[in-house]
Amino acid sequence: MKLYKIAKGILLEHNNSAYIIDDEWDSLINRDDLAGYLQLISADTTPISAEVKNEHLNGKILPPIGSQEVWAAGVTYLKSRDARMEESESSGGATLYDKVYDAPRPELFFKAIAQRVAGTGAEVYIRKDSEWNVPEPELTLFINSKGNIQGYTIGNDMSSRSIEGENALYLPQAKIYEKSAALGPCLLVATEPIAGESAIKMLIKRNGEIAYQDATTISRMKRLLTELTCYLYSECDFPVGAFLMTGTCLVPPPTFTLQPGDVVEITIDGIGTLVNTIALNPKHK
Ligand code: DO4
Ligand code: MG
Repeated sequence: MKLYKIAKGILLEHNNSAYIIDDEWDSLINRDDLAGYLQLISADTTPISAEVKNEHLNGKILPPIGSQEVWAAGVTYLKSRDARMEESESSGGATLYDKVYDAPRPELFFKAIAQRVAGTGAEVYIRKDSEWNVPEPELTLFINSKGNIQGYTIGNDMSSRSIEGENALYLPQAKIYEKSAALGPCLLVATEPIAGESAIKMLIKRNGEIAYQDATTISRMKRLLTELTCYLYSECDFPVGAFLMTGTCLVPPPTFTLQPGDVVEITIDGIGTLVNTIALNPKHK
């Protein structure tokens, strides 16, 4: 079951039919047993036609977030650990990443308030004071206020490698700025946990040509999704739930940096594709 936040409300896709749901996003997705509730709703609601569904989805799809905070986990895949050890070698920070990869406590950091999050089809920004920038494709959890994983979406944790590499204490500046996060295209609501063999792919296009592409599977993650959730919820309350990006599994080579106009496509099996164009924030150029 897929929930889309659209300009005219909420669209549910279930068993090849689509329904418009008259509800408020935050209270809907935070419900207990969201999957069971959506099944009941679909049995009780008249589906919309394929044309109407396409009209809604070809218009603007909003990020699947209301007023939740977005958090992120780091160094959950070997690829991320190795890339960060390399970029922070001259600052002497490499050992931090090595240690956190093996420690019982994961790295968790605050990533975004909802206003800084882009949806599919929208722009994400790179910082003008950063010369080395990458997208980070991440399976993203939606966890309700009771701490239950209710759904999955695709996240892009836009990052400045030059700022983080200069000094690990600059992490918030490398990670948090306008439109430094993207979520979408929908929230996949499932009764079963997402399969470990689900593929995650990233494609970056520059002037219509492929500048980078790679793929892996979620099973390469060092930690359990429930483990990340438990640490996040251990001392924080989230009255309408929270989104948690679970760490990057793909890192472009050190010679690669994003440029305005690049198009980043991140695909996760069963969820869809999140597409964003890279830009500089016009307010801060
Ligand atoms: O340690 C810094 C951030 C790590 C991160 O964002 C990731 O591994 O995805
Ligand atoms: Mg990340």
